[in-house]
Amino acid sequence: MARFEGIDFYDLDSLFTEEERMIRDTVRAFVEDRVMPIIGEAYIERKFPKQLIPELGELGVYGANLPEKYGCAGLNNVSYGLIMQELERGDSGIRSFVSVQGALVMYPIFAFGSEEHRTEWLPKLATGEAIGCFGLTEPDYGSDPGGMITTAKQTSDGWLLNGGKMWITNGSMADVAIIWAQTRELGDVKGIRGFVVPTNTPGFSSRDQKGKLSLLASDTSEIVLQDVELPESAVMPESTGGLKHPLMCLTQARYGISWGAVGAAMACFHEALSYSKERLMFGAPIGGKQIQQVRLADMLTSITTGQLLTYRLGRMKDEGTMTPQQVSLAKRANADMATNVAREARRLLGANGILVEYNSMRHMANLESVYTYEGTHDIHSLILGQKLTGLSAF
Ligand code: TGC
Ligand code: FAD
Repeated sequence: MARFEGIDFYDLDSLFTEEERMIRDTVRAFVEDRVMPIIGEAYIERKFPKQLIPELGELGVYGANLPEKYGCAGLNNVSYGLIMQELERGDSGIRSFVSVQGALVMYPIFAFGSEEHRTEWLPKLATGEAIGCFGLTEPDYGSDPGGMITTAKQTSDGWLLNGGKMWITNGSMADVAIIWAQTRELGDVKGIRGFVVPTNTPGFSSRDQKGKLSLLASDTSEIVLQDVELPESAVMPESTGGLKHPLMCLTQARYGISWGAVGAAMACFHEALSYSKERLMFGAPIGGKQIQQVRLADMLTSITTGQLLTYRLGRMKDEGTMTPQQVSLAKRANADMATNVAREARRLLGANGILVEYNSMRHMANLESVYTYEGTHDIHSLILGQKLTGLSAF
């Protein structure tokens, strides 16, 4: 298969700045040279390729839209989105690792943490010297995190955390966890606060989620919090907005996912298009058959629509006008779009499409997680329904 050169049917390149294109091309080359050769094996071995962690740090992708003052790249949100797109062209697990680190760990520390939290953690997280995870979901509170039962109680000299979190990306690799816990008993009206928890704190433990059939090259873990004693300084002082503050983190991550899903779809289309030109059946390339041309035309249309969505969303985020509901629309549409494109690409590849030597089925399986996490497709439908009608159907 030819080296990936991008899919750009509507000449979006002419709308990106030179710097944005340069950042995208750098990450694109990194994925081609460093991720593609190893990702199939990592997937089969069910291991996150840890050797990439410092290299991604050198590339400056962790928290890339956060300020240089804390060791981050200080890029705009379109550049950040393009980074997510290119990383997920490699694998959703690589994008997940980077987006959890940046949007769900570095962002809350930056937005709600103390200056000590920022200076202690952000530079290390930016290089990949430290790894972070984000614990919101619980076994019985997935789509409805507001019901969480993990509690934080105030003690004479700090906090005591008890409970558990489920489905936590990077959970077993992390040095630091952002844990959201209930504080209603303290008379805290909003009732949920965020804690910066070093994972070597006694009482903190994690275990790998076994039996996954999706996102295999990613660490997904359960976290147990049993009498975890923390100093007073562990609470993020600005995390006083209740559920609103973890949801603000989700908006950052969903934004990145909407770009990432386009990358996964582009990878599948690229593979399907080249295969269609090379695979001969009935004495001719299958790409010359009308059915496969319809399939390819549908894929290209979906990808182009997804690209236009993220481009506009990114510009609105940079202008400061983007709303969480606009992010919901893009996450919902693009995760769905990519899931469908990956499935069609896999089908075009015939039997070869189920092999790990090809990429489409790996993306197809991964995208089922992308469709589910950060708010399922259904939850984003209800968010949009609420925005349209003013009526909550949750
Ligand atoms: P609700 O009453 O609607 O909202 C509470 C407060 O939050 C505000 N708000 C938001 N603010 C910023 N961004 C958003 N996206 C927001 N959504 C809501 C809202 O205005 C309100 O503010 P205020 O001032 O009135 O307090 O809350 P609710 O309990 O009814 O829940 C709403 C719902 C269902 C939409 C929310 O719970 C939800 O989004 N559920 C889905 C859960 C989810 O997405 N979990 C993701 C976990 S992390 C993850 O999956 C990581 S995977 C990452 C990877 O590997 O890439
Ligand atoms: P449920 O909420 O039980 O939903 C089950 C079904 O019911 C879904 O189809 C859903 O759409 C539907 N449903 C739910 N509510 C309604 C309703 N009101 N009306 C109609 N239908 C409804 N979480 C973290 O905190 N941190 C992480 O790092 C993280 N990483 C993840 C990584 C992976 C690979 C996966 C798969 C998940 C991860 N999650 C993480 C959790 C993820 O956010 C949740 O799985 C997701 O929010 C859905 O919750 P649930 O799985 O409990 O499904």
